[in-house]
Formats: sequence, C-alpha cells, structure tokens
Amino acid sequence: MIDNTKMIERADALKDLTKEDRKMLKRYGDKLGGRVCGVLRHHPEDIGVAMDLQAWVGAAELIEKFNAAYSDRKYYLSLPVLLEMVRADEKQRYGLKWEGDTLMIRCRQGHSIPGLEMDYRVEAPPEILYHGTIDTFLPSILKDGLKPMKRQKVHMSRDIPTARRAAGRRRQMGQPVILKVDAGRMAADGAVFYLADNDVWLADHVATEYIDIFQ
Ligand code: HQG
Repeated sequence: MIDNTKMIERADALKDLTKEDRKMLKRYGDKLGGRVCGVLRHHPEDIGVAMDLQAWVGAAELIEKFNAAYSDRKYYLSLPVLLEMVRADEKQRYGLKWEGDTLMIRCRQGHSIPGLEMDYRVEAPPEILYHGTIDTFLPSILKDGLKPMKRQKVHMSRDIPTARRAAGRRRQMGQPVILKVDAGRMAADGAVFYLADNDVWLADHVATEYIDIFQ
C-alpha cells in the first residue's frame, strides 16, 4: 500500500477541518465519496475537470468545479474535506502527488474512461487471488472468463473478505459468489498482473481455465 500521509501533511490543511465539515462527512461522506469516485473514474466531463492520461486531476480545480456542479447538494469539497476523505478512506481508493506546488489527486484503480494509460506496476502475483461476484453472472463468466466489463481491468484481491465485500455490492441482483483465480499458473503461462497503489490486483482478462468457484 502506498501511503498518502506525507502528501497530506505537506498540504497542512487538515487542521482547518471544521466541526461542520466533520458532521457533513459523517452524514454524507459515502455519497460524497461515491460522487467524487464517479468523476475521477468515469465522468470527469460531468464537472469539466481536466484529467491527464494517468487519471490525475488538480485538487484545487476538482474542488472548485465539483462544488459548482453540485451546489444543490448537502455535501461539498474543500481542501480539508478532500484530504480527510483521502486519509480516512477504508480502501485507500485515492492517490495524491505534488507537481511542484500543485496537489494532484486520482483514483488508484477502477477507471472506465477510454484512452487512459494508467501506470500500474507490473508485479508477480500471489499464487491465489480472489474475485467477488454474484451467481447471476456465473454462466457468462464460466463461458467467457472474467472480463473488465465497463472498467479497464478485472479487479481481484489477495484476501477473501475484500472479495466478499465486492460481491456484496450486488446483493440485490444475486447471491454472492467468491471465485478463486489460479494467478500463479496464469502468470507462469505468460499473463501480466498489475498492482494498484491500494493493493488491488488487476489483469486484462482471466480465462475460465484459471477460475474455480471457491464458495
Ligand atoms: C462481472 C469496487 C458477466 C464481475 C470493488 C463483476 C472492486 C462478468 C461485474 C472494484 C464477466 C463488473 C471493481 C463476464 C466479469 N460475464 N459478468 N464474462 N466478467 N463479470 O464493478 O470487480 O468500492 O466493474 O464479476 O470493490 O465488481 O468501487 O467490477 O461483478 O475493487 O472502490 O461484471 O470496484 O471498488 O463489475 O468491482 P465491476 P468489480 P470500489
């Protein structure tokens, strides 16, 4: 896991987080995060924020344009709010970097924006990775393998609870199923695996021969 602590400290803004900000985050933090991820992973054009090929956007520009676009909502961004969101995110979805004096932010994985050239690290995977899905998708997965669908990559995790949470997101559409991916054999057969900065494992496709139903 790449740690954001130093980037956050350099901004020196968390000390300005107000009581109101904390209240807002407590009540609307999930909605706010969902909306920010929506912009950063899928639709930067919704708010007109400029994004580079590695999905970075300027934090100040994001804040300004996000607030302008969603001024009718109960949530908002400010530098302290954004940094607290980044700091507290349980999946560490957001990455930060400084370009000179400009703070940049991106989502670390999960994008669907065409043409992005994410600089994921190519790494040798653990022997086994897990993918959470639902039974509704199983016939298609067992026929075609795991495909990125709307995103750029197939998402997998090293641990079962993370896969279970991913599956749980679709509880309304079907029964959760955890798939076991024989990543070691797949890599030995020449497949490339990528590791996002928040320890999510990615691949372009997982053929059915490497997939087992775990539970
Ligand atoms: C399924 C969340 C039919 C696949 C999560 C999944 C993750 C197929 C869905 C991250 C298929 C795509 C990504 C095939 C795959 N036929 N269905 N051949 N191949 N599928 O959301 O992995 O909280 O794009 O099983 O925790 O669910 O948003 O991928 O059910 O880390 O940060 O098609 O998103 O993270 O769904 O989730 P998604 P995912 P966040």
